[in-house]
Parts: sequence; C-alpha cells; structure tokens
Amino acid sequence: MIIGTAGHIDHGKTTLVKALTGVDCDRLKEEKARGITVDLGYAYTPTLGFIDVPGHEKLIHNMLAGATGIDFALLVIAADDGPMPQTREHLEIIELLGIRRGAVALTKSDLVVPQGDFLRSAVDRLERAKSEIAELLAGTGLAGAPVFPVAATTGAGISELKAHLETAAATAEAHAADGGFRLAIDRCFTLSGAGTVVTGTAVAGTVRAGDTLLLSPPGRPVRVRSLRVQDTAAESGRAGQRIALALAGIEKAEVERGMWIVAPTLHAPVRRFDARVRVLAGQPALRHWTLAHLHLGAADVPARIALLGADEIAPGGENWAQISVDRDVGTLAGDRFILRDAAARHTIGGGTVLDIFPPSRKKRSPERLALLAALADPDPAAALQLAAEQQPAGVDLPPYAKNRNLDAATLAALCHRLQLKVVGDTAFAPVNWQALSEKLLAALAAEHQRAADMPGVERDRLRRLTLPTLSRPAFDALLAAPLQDGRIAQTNAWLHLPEHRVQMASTDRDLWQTLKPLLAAEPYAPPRVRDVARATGMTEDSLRALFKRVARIGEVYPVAHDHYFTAEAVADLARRVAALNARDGCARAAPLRDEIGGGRKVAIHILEFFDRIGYTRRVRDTHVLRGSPEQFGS
Ligand SMILES: Nc1nc2c(ncn2[C@@H]2O[C@H](COP(=O)(O)OP(=O)(O)O)[C@@H](O)[C@H]2O)c(=O)[nH]1
Ligand SMILES: [Mg+2]
Repeated sequence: MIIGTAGHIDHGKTTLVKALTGVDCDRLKEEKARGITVDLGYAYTPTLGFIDVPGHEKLIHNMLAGATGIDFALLVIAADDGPMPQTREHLEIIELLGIRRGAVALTKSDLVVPQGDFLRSAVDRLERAKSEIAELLAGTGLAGAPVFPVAATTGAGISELKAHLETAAATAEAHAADGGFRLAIDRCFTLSGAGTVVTGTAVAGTVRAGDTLLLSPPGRPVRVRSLRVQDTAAESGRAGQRIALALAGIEKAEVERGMWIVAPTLHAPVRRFDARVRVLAGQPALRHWTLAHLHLGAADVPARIALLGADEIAPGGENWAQISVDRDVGTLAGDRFILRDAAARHTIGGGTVLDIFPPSRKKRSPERLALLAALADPDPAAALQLAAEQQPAGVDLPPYAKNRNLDAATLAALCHRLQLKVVGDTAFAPVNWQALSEKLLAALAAEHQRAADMPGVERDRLRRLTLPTLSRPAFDALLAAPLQDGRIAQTNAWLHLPEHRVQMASTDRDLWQTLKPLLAAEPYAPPRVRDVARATGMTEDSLRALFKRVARIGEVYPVAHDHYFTAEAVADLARRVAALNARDGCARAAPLRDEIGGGRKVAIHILEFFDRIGYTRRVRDTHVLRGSPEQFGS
C-alpha cells in the first residue's frame, strides 16, 4: 500500500514520516538549508511505502507528480495551526484523484497538550481541532477518516498511527495486475553499476527482469536489467508497487519525469483526449476553450479545455470535455488528472480520461455524448455494447482494447459475453449484423430490378451498396452465410439471387462453345482477337462484338486491348497473385512470369488489369492485394 502525505507546509509531514520509518525524506541540500521539502521523498518499511510531498503552494506540481498511484492519504494537520490553504488544496486533489482511503495525523499535539493548570484549555483546543477536521472532511471521500493526535518530538501517538497504517495495508484490496505494464516515471538517475534507473508507481500489469518495454511518449525501446520493489531487490514487480527499474538502451538525459515505461502494445502518444471534468466548488465556472495546466501521471503540460456537453461547467459541476495539449502525452482511459489555472496558482478541478482516440468529427453529437457516458462506466462492457450498437460498420477492437488496457483474452471474453459477431479486428452488434445481412439481400434484389439484363453484381460493388464503410473481410464474412445456404449464388464474378439468370442468346452460346477451347488451350497466353479471326475465318469486328457480349456475363475478361482471357484463367491468375502477395507482401511481374511462362509483357498486362478492376493496387512497381480470390468465383 502506497501512502502519500498531504498537508500544509511546516505541519510536520516529513518529521512524521521519519518518526514512522526512520527515514529522513529531506535529502536535498536545498531542503536541508531551507528546512522545507522541495521534491518528493520516499521511505519504505517492510510493509509500507511512503511518498512525502512538499506542502508549499508553489510546489504543488511536485506534489502532484507523486500523487499518481497513491492508495492511502495521510493528511497531516498541525494541532496548533488547524487546517490551512494547502491542507484544503491537497484534500481537494486527493478527492479529485479518487483516493478514498486515508487517515488524519494531528501533529504537534505536544504544543497544545496540557501542562498543569492549562489542562482544560488544552483539551478544548484538541477537541476544537478535531471538530474542525470533521467539518473539513465532511462530504469528501475521507469523511469519517480516523484522527490520530501525534507528537513526533515525544513519540506520543506514533505507534498507534503506525499500527493503524499496517492494519490498513494488510486489509487493502490487492491491485489487479492484468493488462499491460505501465509505470509513471517520477525520478531518473544514474547509479554506478546499474546505469540509468527510473522510479515510479506501477499503475497496471507486471514487470520482470529481462522484459523489453518502451519509454513513452518518445517510443524508445528499453530493456529491464534489474529491478527493486519498495527498495528491495526483486525478480518481478506489479501494479500498486513502487518500482525502480535499471534500464539498458537509454541515457538519463533522454528521460524526464512525466514519461512512462509501458508494455510495447500500450505506447500511444496523444495530443488530445475526451474526459469527464469536474470543477471545484470554490472555483469560477469553467468556460469553453480555457487554458490550464494539465497534471496527468507525473507529467505537467499546458492544455486547452474544449467543453463538449455545455457552454460552461458551473462550480461544483461536471461535464464532458476534450483536452488538447501541444506536445505528446502518454495516457489511457481511466487515468485521473488535475487541472490548475494557467498561472499555476490554484487547482481548478480534475477528471478522468475516457477516450484517447476521440473522433475528429461529430464530437458533440448526442450519440457521442451517450458513448462518453458509457465509457465512464467502470465496466468496459457498457461502452463496447453501446459502441457496437451505434456503429453499423462495427467497432475497431484494437484501439478499444488499448484505451482500456485490455489483454487479448479479456477482450475475447468481453466480446463473447456481449455475443458480438467478431470478424478479424472488428466487432458487430448482433442486431446490426442481422440488419446488414438483410440489406445485402435487398441491395442485390434492387440491382436485379434496376438492371435486369446484367448477370449480377460484382462483390466489391455489392459491398458498397450494402454499406460503403464496411471492410472487405467483414463483407466476405457477411456474404459467406447466404452463399453457403443458397440464398445467393455466384456465377464467375457475378453475385446474384439464385432465381436471377441471364442467358446468352443461343447463337452466341453455340459460337462461344466452339471458340472457348481456343482460348482455354493457352490459358495464360490466349490468342488475340486478330489470331482468333485468322484461325476461324470470322471478321475481327464480329469477334470483338461477340467477346464483348460474353464478357458481360463474365465468361471472359478483356485483360488487354483485343486480348480476352477465360474466366477460369483469370480466377487462377487471381489465386496466384494472392499467393505471391502472401509470400512476398506484393506481386511483381517477374515472379508471376516465372510461374506462368511466356513474356514479361503479358505478366505486366495481367497485373495492370488486376489494378484496373481494383483487385490489386499499384504501389511503385508492385501490386498489392485489395480483394480476395473468391470474388472471381470458381
Ligand atoms: N513540537 C513539535 N514540532 C514538530 C512536530 N513535528 C514537526 N515539528 C517541527 O515542525 C517543523 C516542520 O516540520 P516538517 O516535518 O519539515 O514539516 P513539513 O513541511 O510538513 O514536512 C520542523 O521544525 C519540525 O521540527 C511535533 O510533533 N511537535
Ligand atoms: Mg516536508
């Protein structure tokens, strides 16, 4: 359990941590000289981990860097002083960060504790301090937290407080360590023998010596040489622990407080994200496009707040917002953040990250706001369900999983629970999948009506008629069922309803039957129109017209000018091009020629034909597969 101190400057936080652990957190020369805490301090006992924070109002950014990953707040209030401005501000921050466990140390109680005749008034002061504290905490997550009067100077009350913290740690809920590893870096230094060392609180996942992780946002790979957990050598560490990682592959100069060490799949630097923002009761209303300081993880960056659901957020209120920053930050949905004013003088509010991949359009639409509400639900199922219902073309699962740090097994279980239809990386709500299937059949019937003399519709055109934004693999999966059960038939490249039949005129059919063997004899180098004319004695014009009619029903293809290939030959070539793509990542003329023989020019014509009909896409001198060989029938 990570305990963070909180409270006004000089109220005795550092002294108290020393009394509890024996460790003096004020180790910097400047801290010693000025007698105040400037930066974060760390102290560990075998069971407890402390982060000691500065109380000075100008050092809140350092306090915030340490506040990520605190489980338990130790609010320090000096008995002789009572709650002061940073007592309140730290308490507000604890509240905004969602920290709901804590205790109050009423320090310097020796200064108000009784000597002789003053007994009575001293007891009064202690009681008054306690009731002030109760009032301060009322309505916050720490309401009803126990108050421990202590005196670090005499040691009074220290063992009671320590026992309480140990019980709290023993009964604390273990952090779930599923998902990829994430650690917010709050310190970086070089250690002779270990090299570059970063420390921070792990907020998700587990880490082991030897792991390869990424420094994010820079996206630099690093290898974990060794690690220490709560300042003790360890083989592995997990979410909820303070961890020091000795890293290979990076210099200290490349690392800054505020960066993250993450599992490679979680690297997602962003410049904007959607969030739920809450404004503190004592602050002015938050206007659209307000400039502020965003404190997220251990980072601190200037940010703009665009309001999505209202013109302003009233004091004490909350609403949806899009937060933009002008340099990359690392964050994931569920992260808490604090907003301070542009001059960094006071805390305005804070919130929770909901979506690190917000849409670029319709960001204020009612559907989007409903989705944000679902994203705010801690159960990831709520948002996935709604997103699947809202998106007829399906939900793209990888960004969804990255946003919520869901591993593959968790994501699969979630899709299963919601009974989503999953095709590759896309998930469909069952109602939408059903509706798409109906639309597909209706589109086909409508096309038959519109163009009764056409043998059918080509696969890619039918996909666009069904839903232009539907991916090809999803359309293929959608088409599989009706093709299988006979509600749709395929003849060559044409998809059609089984009852829809376009026949060639019988004279054409007879003629084509006699010509087809000529083309089929040399499937990859069939005779051209001119050659067929010479062989048969027919005129080139009548042959050209015949081939055009045969091409309309899909039994031949004009691969090049006056050069027709049979549908079987084209289907076979399409499979070869797909195989070359699977092997080489693209198709090129030379390897295709090696397979089919003949000249290089024919191979080029074939590949250019596939580009023209959209089966492949030309990328420099290569041809990258776009379609699937099934579209040519078999
Ligand atoms: N009399 C008395 N003085 C204390 C006690 N705790 C801290 N102090 C003094 O209060 C001053 C501030 O303490 P420090 O721990 O640095 O406060 P911080 O700014 O909250 O970390 C120091 O001079 C301490 O010696 C206490 O319990 N009793
Ligand atoms: Mg201090």
